[in-house]
Amino acid sequence: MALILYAGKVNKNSYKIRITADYAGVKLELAPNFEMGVTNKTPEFIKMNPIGKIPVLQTPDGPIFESNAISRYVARLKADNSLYGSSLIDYGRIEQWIDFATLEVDANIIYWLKGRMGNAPYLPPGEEAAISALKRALAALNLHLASNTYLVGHSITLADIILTCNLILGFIKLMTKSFTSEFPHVERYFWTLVNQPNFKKTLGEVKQADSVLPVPSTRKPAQPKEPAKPKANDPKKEAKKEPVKPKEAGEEEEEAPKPKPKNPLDLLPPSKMILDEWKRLYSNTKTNFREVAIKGFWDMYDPEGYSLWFCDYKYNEENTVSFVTLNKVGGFLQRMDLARKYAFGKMLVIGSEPPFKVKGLWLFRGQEVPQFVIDECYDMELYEWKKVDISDEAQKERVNQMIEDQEPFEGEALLDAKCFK
Ligand SMILES: N[C@@H](CCC(=O)N[C@@H](CS)C(=O)NCC(=O)O)C(=O)O
Repeated sequence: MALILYAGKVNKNSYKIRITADYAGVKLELAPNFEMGVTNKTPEFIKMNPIGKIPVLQTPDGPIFESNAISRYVARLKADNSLYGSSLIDYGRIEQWIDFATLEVDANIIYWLKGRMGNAPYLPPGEEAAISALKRALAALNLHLASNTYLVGHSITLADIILTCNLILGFIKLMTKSFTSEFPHVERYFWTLVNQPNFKKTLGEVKQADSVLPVPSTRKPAQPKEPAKPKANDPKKEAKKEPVKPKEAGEEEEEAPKPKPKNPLDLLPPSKMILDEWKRLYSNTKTNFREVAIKGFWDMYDPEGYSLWFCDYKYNEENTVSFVTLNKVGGFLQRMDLARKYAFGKMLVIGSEPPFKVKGLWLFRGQEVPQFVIDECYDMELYEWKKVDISDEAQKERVNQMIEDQEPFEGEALLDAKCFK
């Protein structure tokens, strides 16, 4: 009897098993007509895996569930492969890295992803903790890979297969180049592995995320698909049916999140100010900043479609350690990701001695600080917000100074100036 794998084709947990089978020379068949959310809810399936999740492997001796366990089983079906190394210590280390890949890498990526997919509540402090734990794991991995091509020994083992598959969703949905460039040995390792023929056969082309998957409230709702009803007995229409687009590596087969209502800012009357044009001008102006970027800003600014806001951190006396203050501001800007389409911001960390002052300038679509930002970004309440009165030249000049990181700012040196664009 053949080994039958119950799993969608596009699923990181099933990738582990299929790649392992190819390395071990084990033949697997994917269960025909498997339908996520349907097949795995049937009583027959529940008999194989009581939690009703995929993947499950049907073997001549009965079913196995849990992707790591299935991968281990498949790796050991044939003795003549090096997936488990060549000594007891290799075996111990392979198991060590499998646990690391599962508990330190996968758990944090999945936490981060689920909030953003709408499969779990989006909780910014939880996300921040998961990202920080993930970075800690990647830093450790980076250190190990600085002097090792693979996790254990000099060839690919089961630990490499499981770790690489666990990294895939991170690379394609969350971890942009600017995130991963902090871990160059992890990058080298990941791209080497996913380009091995046995990986490529299952994964196809893997493409790194250009931006972090936005939080659910800012994502465009999925368009409900209306299946075209072909006229009965119309062979031409039948033949023309569009083929189903294959999913890309890692597009998980989880049940689809419910479509979210449109962001109210998208319903405002159109504005003559194109936010992206301003962001481009800001980024591309390298000299004569006042004459080019600042002048360009006021030429573009639409006081009906947009508003400007000063913000002032309420607890500056707590900013006694420079890197903690910088991380706090960095975390705020990361959490503002949800407002990228609707906002531009500058955050200044002011002072050469602690306590440092944090002050900012924000441009928001509409006349108010957007409610969805207040609701979803808990940092907002840590700041005092004051609308800029652009008829007041002194306030306008303060806007200019904040945009151009003028130093000294209000008589003090700048520790840092961060931009949200
Ligand atoms: N720890 C399990 C995780 C399995 C799992 O979460 N499977 C998901 C798809 S990736 C599933 O079947 N979800 C359906 C459900 O929760 O009902 C493994 O590694 O096999």
